[in-house]
Amino acid sequence: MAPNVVAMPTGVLHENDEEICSSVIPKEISKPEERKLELVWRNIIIFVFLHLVALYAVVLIFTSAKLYTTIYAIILYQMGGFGITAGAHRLWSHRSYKAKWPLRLILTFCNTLAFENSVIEWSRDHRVHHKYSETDADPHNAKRGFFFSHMGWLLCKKHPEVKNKGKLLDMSDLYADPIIRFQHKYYMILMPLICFVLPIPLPMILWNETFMNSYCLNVFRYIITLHATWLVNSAAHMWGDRPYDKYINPSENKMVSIFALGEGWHNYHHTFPWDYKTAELGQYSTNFSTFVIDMFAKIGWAYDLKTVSMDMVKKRVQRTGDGTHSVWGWGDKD
Ligand code: ST9
Ligand code: ZN
Ligand code: ZN
Repeated sequence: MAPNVVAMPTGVLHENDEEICSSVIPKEISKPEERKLELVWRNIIIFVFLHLVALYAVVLIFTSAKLYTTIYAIILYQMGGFGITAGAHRLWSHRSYKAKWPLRLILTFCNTLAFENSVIEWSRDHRVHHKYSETDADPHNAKRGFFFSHMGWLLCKKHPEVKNKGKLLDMSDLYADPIIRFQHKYYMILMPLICFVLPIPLPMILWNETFMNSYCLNVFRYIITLHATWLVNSAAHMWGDRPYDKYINPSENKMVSIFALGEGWHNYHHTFPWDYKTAELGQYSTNFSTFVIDMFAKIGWAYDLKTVSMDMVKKRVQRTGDGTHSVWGWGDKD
């Protein structure tokens, strides 16, 4: 177990769990035929354009781009991804650990590099996703199909229930953090600066890359981070085992975990949302984010890491699991 890890005793959740991560029994709030689909053409055009640029970047990677530029793009994808997983998700949405200000600053920088909206906006959508999973109040309700939960939800107006229920959430803990309050306030300046203006010239200055290569590969890494994130909402809400809770859609999906830096163990995460690992086991090979958080815990910048006791996991597996848990499946009910 990493330093500073607090194992939550059986039955006791994080003090703010009721508000931050609890889920309600899923139910449809409105009938599918009553839903109005209002397309947002601005987003459709922008995303089509960005995807075409990202496709062209694939050609450039195999033809004219320097190897350093490709490595740089992979590093930026991981940095941005880390700002989402360890920042917006595990720290700010779920409060699954605490972070000193230098780490919060690094996470905010990485988060802005990922351009997935401000931490405050992201966390509000994510908290409402957990609390009202697979209902109309869930921004990316997986019951509306793969495409909608993957990226379709960003191409149309939100269901009114998302906003109604989202407004009821307590977001005061986020507004109390001056760093992310600053990010939220100046997002429309910080985001273009950190996500595009800063990363594009660096390869041109440092290893004489062309503007075209640098620009297209930067868009490419952005699109990869987006799809890795979106797969958690789509694939990991559809495909995989449900060893912890067979009554919910979120599933254990190894491929998604690899791309999403450890966030594909989604059946576990929806069952125990306050665990900083977002997975039962701390295996670093499929959970890069846990590795980095543990490294920061070693120097004291991450602390009060919350996790779940083995006893609590075992009881839950045997009560609601689908029997696929390799250790505590139905075969082992002692
Ligand atoms: C992106 C986000 O991609 C991805 C998030 C994914 C989450 C994944 C979670 C999985 C677990 C973690 C895994 C991490 C893995 C990472 C791996 C990395 C390698 N509650 O928004 P508007 C209010 S972003 C309460 O315009 P519309 C709002 O405040 C990509 N209120 O809604 C406003 O109020 P007011 C880049 C809410 O008009 C009003 O409603 N960004 C809530 O329906 C209108 O807000 C984009 O593409 C809420 N939840 O438009 C931009 N939500 O008027 C995308 C809203 O008072 N966004 N409100 O100010 C948009 O363009 C629009 O939001 C829209 C909806 C078109 C989608
Ligand atoms: Zn979550
Ligand atoms: Zn989910």
